[in-house]
Amino acid sequence: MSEDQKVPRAQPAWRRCLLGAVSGLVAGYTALAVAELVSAAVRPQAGPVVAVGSAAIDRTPAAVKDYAIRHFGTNDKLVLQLGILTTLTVLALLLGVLAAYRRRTGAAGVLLFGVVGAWAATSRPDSTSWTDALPSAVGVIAGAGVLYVLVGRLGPGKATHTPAPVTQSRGDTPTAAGPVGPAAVTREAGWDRRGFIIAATAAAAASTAAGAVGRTLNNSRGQSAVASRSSLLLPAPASAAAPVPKGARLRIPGVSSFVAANKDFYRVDTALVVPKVDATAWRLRIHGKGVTRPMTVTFDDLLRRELIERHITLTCVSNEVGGPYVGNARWIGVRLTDLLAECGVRPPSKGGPADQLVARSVDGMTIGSPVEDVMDGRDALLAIGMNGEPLPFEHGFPVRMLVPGLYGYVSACKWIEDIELTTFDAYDAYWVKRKWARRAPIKTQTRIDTPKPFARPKAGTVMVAGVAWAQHRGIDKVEVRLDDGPWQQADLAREDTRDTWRQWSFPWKATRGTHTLTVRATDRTGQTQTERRTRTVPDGASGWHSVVVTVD
Ligand SMILES: Nc1nc2c(c(=O)[nH]1)N[C@H]1C(S)=C(S)[C@@H](COP(=O)(O)O)O[C@H]1N2
Ligand SMILES: [Mo]
Repeated sequence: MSEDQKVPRAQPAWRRCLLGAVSGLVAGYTALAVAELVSAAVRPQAGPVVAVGSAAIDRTPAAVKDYAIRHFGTNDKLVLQLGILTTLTVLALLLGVLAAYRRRTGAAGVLLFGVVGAWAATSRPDSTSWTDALPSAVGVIAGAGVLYVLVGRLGPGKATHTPAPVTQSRGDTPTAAGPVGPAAVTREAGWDRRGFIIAATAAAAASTAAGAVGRTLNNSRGQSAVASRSSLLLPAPASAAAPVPKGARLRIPGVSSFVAANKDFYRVDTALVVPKVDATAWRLRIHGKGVTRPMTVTFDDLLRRELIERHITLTCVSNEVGGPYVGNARWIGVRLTDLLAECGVRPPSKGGPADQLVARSVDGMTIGSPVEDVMDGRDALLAIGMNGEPLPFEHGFPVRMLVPGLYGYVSACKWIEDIELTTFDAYDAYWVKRKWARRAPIKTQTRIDTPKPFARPKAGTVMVAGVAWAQHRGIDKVEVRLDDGPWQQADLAREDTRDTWRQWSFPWKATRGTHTLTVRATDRTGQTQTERRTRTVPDGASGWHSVVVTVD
């Protein structure tokens, strides 16, 4: 204690609360920073925020997940993590205030969060070791320690009439024996201001350093994966994609480009940390019911096989009518059917005992596809390339599955590492456990890309244009309706393949006023899209897309 603190400062409740809150914040910050550092030694996915976030994603009801995708889009993960951080901040403030009055209880409260984080981290499907508990555990121990030390600087919480130890200094009569010193008249004990500031600053500085080191180490993880991707030269495919026919791409401003660039391609997955898999260490195991010759293939094995290249339009089941979660790309990969046949797999129609193919990813995702569809001759792929490049990490590097005609959640496993043949009766995959349908062929859909909703075009000819898709069946007709008028045929761009979407346009003689444009498509089986609007859960949205515009 320093000499200048002989006279204790009175400490009103508001200040004690405030200092407690500050202590809580510093402690929470310490816990997260230390956890970040430890997660670099374990694995980034074991960090508390990521682990709790992932656990939350897994437990999110289908409707909420859909809401999040709809309103936050690809930012849904950012919003989730910000939400967790905000919650933690509030809780840290409250625990700090509690600790200012009940030091042990407050510090113990911090430890409780470690239990939640450790539990979340070790119960992730891709968690293979108890060490995943360490980031949370070590983090909260550091945080609890910091809180304990900081609130210790505040002096006793209920000190009315008890002299504070700070009054005991050389030259004074020891006052601890009774209320005789100057402290006797203070309502509360004094606090060790200098000690508090030093401890808080030290904790914050050390945490910032620890957090920064952890961040850097975590970001530099996956170097070998990055190297394996950048050194990869995709071989020329034995069967190249047929050139996109002239007339398949319309030159109309505002219409979706026929092929989406990789950076613009929609992304939907549950991964808070994008898996970085080293292609040279990658293995895919094929096993299960009716697999007479189980197989484990390496990435080099795939490169040596016959590669095929195809345009395939991928669609997410969470895409609402008119939504953005659909995209077309040129994929390179090996035919999954061939590999399966080499393993002795037969589709159910040829007497095979397995009707479901379950793909598993390195991050524990499971995706179940009908074996019959995968083996019926369509271009089901183990894809390694996207638009002439190795798959981007976000889109499944090194290998993902694709099955034309099926929604992504039942076909398009990214970061795949295991294929198990089983039955739909025996096993429900990730999304099916969450109320989505077991089988989900893509529904015929059309979207008006231009004009945009609430656009204000000038009277005269306005080009209405968009895309229509009915993968593996093909689009045969698109019709546009103005207000309650008759359906009129739109001009279809030429078809590339029945596995890709098709652009369309409709020159509209727009007259002044507010109008509703509605569109519907008919697939090659002759089915016209139903008007009945359904939600995306359980097997994809149905209904017609419409856009309201005001013509000036
Ligand atoms: N490992 C893994 N694969 C996954 C998913 C996922 O969450 N994890 N999401 C699926 C879903 S719902 C869709 S629509 C597609 C989206 O693929 P994209 O992100 O490349 O567009 O990936 C599928 N593959
Ligand atoms: Mo999806």
